[in-house]
Parts: sequence; C-alpha cells; structure tokens
Amino acid sequence: MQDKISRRRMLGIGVTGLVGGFVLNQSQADGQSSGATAPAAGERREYWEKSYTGGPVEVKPLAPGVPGRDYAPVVVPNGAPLPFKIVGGVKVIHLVAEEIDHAFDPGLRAKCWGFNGRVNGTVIEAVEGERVRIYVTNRLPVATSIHWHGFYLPNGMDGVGGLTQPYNKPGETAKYEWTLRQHGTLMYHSHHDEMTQMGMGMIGMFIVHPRNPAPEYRVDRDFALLLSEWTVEAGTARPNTLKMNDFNILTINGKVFPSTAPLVCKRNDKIRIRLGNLGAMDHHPMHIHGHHFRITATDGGDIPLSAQWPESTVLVGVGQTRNIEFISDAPGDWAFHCHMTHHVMNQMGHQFTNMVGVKPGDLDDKMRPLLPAYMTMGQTGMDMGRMAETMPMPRNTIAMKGLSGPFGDYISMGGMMTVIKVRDGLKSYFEDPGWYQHPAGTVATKASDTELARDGIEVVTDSKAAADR
Ligand SMILES: [Cu+2]
Repeated sequence: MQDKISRRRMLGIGVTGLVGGFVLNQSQADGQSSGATAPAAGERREYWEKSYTGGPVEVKPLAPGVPGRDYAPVVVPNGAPLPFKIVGGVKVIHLVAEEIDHAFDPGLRAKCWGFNGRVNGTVIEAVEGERVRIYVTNRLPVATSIHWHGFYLPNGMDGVGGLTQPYNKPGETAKYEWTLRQHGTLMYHSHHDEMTQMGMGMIGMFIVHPRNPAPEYRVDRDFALLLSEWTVEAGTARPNTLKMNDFNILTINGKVFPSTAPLVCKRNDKIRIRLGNLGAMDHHPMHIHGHHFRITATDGGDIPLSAQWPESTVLVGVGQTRNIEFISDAPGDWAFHCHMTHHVMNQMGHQFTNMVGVKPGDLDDKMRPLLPAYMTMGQTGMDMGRMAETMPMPRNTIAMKGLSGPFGDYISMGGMMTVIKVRDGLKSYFEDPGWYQHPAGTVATKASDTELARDGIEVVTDSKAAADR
C-alpha cells in the first residue's frame, strides 16, 4: 500500500485522490496489470503506465485550491499571477490577448502582443485536481488560438488553431475547460501563426501546484521566469518576427537587464526557480553564480531524488521547462544569466563591423568631413555602455549592455540576465535591498606593491604596455 501511495505521488495524485472516482478507475487499472507476483516485464509496464500517463480522462474534480493554504503563490519578477474566481467549484480565469505598448527597458519600447496588459509576465496558477475554465478574449486584429503546453487534456481543448478547434476570431471569446490531472511547471502560448504571434509575445507560464505536496516541495521562494527573444531594429516600433537568428533583445519575463527585477532571498532560504523557454530559435544555458542547484523537474514532471543531479548551468531548450532548486547560503549579489555571450547583450552589439585590434590612425579625421559625428569604435572591445550614456543614440534604442555598478564601473551585461540578491537580516522580500555590502577584505581589488613583493609576483610592464597599445 505504501508503495502504491508513493507511485500516486509521482503521478501527482495525492492522498486525497484516494477518495472519489479516480481511485476506482485506478484500482481497475491495477487489476489489469498486477497479480500478486507480477513478472518483471509486467512491473516495468506498470511503472510506465502509472508514471507517464495522465490516467483516466474522466476524473472527479477536487475543490479549488486556496492560495496561502493549499499552496504558496509563485513570485513573478516583473509580472504577476492572474486573478481568478471560483464559480460552482470551478476555477474561472479570463485571459485577454491584446496589443501592449511594452517597455523592455525604459528606453526601449515596442508594440507587442501579450495577455492582460503584460508581455511574457502573466502567469496562470492552479492546483492539481482543480477544474479550470479559461476564457480567452481576442482583442487582437487577427484570429488566434491558445495551446496549453505540456497538459493532459481532452484533445479539443488543446488549442491548435484549425486542428483541434476553430479559430478564436477578433472580438470573440473562446472557452477552454478541463480538469488538471498533473502538477508542474507548464506553459501556454498562441498556436496559430506561431512565428508571428509567439514572436510578438503571446506566451506565458502556467504553474500547477501538487494537491498534497511532499514535504520537500515546500520552498521559501518560488520564482517563475519565462525566457524569450526578439528583434527590434533601432528606430522601429514593432518586433520583426521574420528574423530567424541574430535576435537583439533577450528577455526574462519580457525585460532586459538592468530592468529585470532581482530575485531577493534571505540567507539559507530554499529557492526554486522555474524556467521556461518559448523563444523562437535559441536554447538558453542558464548559469548561477556562487551556488549549485539540482534540476528537480521538467515539463514532464518531477525528477525522483535519486535521478536529480547537481549543476551550475541548466540548458532550457525551446519549448522546455526546468525547475532548479538550491539553498541561498551565500550572501551577495549573484549573477544569474544565459551563458551564451550574445544573449547578455542588448541591441546593436551584433551590427558592428569587427574592429578588434584595428589601429585607426587618422581615420577619424578623414571621416569627419563626410560624417561629422564619426568615431571609430570597438578596437579594444565593445564595452560601450557608458559611452552610450553620453552619445546620441538612434530613437528607441538602449545601451548595448550594462549598468553602472556599486564600484562606479560598468556591469557589461544586458539581455537575459538578472541578479539573485541573498541577504542576512532581510526585512522584506518586496524591496530591492540595494547593492551588497561586502565584508572588509572580501572584494577583489588592485593588488598592492607590498602584496606583489610578498608573494614574489613579478609584473612585466613591457608586455602590459604592449597589451594596452
Ligand atoms: Cu541564451
């Protein structure tokens, strides 16, 4: 019996699932495959049937979960979970697809498409066993259809425009309804003219909490981060969804660093970060600093403890979700970012001529009669964020990257990057605690002559001079 309960836990059906119609069916299924001493092959089959199917379609819905009692709501940096109503024991959610004047950063706006006033940051949250009824009002100028990504549901609720349902036309409201037979980090997105509509921003996360979670499910901070990518050319007002590569805006919940809200944690909190990727073309290896994490779940469900492995970088492929969990035991400002270096850039970085190592000589003087503002750039790299603060920029562009940091120097990252702020004695999760105050002697600073002499480090100034030239 204990064994059966634990397998149901894996399936996501908790102990309350032991009452009601579901268990009746489950018991019948048991009868088909397990004798008192089932052969090894049969056991394997049973394992797969119980672990990797949604079970019977007709399940009796359980009571809607209550935030704070049945689950701790997720934290959505730069976004929010959608409100809901309970009508006749059903969780009713109203999703509104619409055009939104979206700011990726204060200096960079575009007319995107999204949901309920937000782009990429509108999260649906529910509890396993609930019946959900989701109305999707289409305020876009074109037909759409919303797919529930990773869900067990009736085929006609799957939301593939033209295949499983008629289009949801402009001005119309479509109704989706099914009973949640799983928990996990899942997603939703347009499934009609996907290249255009998902590229314009019609994507979101859909978090389903377990009905009777195992004790280890409980965390102190449960963050939801949705990754995406865009092309907004300088001076234009809409994303160019025809671009197939060289995306120039890489976002977390629709924002680029430094506009990505930090993930604020107390020291020794247990942290879960749910990552989803519904960008067009790129997989993102998300890397944490100062900590390791375990990959605890995918869009296919929970990973058993024995199969979890430690990492500091998790690859989140297009269409995938990954849960990572760790203890925030190291106070500080820790970068958390995509490790593809082109994905921690903002606009412009990709469109420069490569000038690294070029000696411009009097090129600037020769060019200025033709282009008065001409300046050769990039000979020693592209660290131009600060320059962008003083130089004239094309309309609707932001600095290629960066932000002035706590030491007055530039943080040379933008795009798909945020900061995990771990603090002792934190008063509130809802305030940015500012830059980390390092204990004395714990910052890498310029080495003194005394220190160099003590440790026998000889600095060869000739090669340094050559490197600087
Ligand atoms: Cu990336």
